[in-house]
Amino acid sequence: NSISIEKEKLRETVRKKVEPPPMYKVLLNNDDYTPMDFVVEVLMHFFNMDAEKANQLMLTIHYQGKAICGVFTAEVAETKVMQVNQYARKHQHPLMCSMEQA
Ligand code: TYC
Repeated sequence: NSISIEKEKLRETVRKKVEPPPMYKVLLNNDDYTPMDFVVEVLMHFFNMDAEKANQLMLTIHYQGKAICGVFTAEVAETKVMQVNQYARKHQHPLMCSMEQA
């Protein structure tokens, strides 16, 4: 009957609400031109790392080609990517930030 159909719809709504949202890795790529200090500054400012953690991750990117800087919901990840790329362009560095589903 119509009551049990409504109950089933409600169960589905609740299931969707408690399902964790898809998460996205935000990555920085190495390049030959962006100064190391600038990358450290970006990691501290946009990814809330202390100086030691930022230095370590910058060197990981430098030697391994790329690294995950954080994992965020879609909206937060998109904002980080836009802000980092805009900031790098403003300072005329080729630093590349991107995202992919975790
Ligand atoms: N490879 C750069 C240099 O030698 C430093 C660098 C590190 C650039 C990390 C980008 O995401 C990066 N100056």
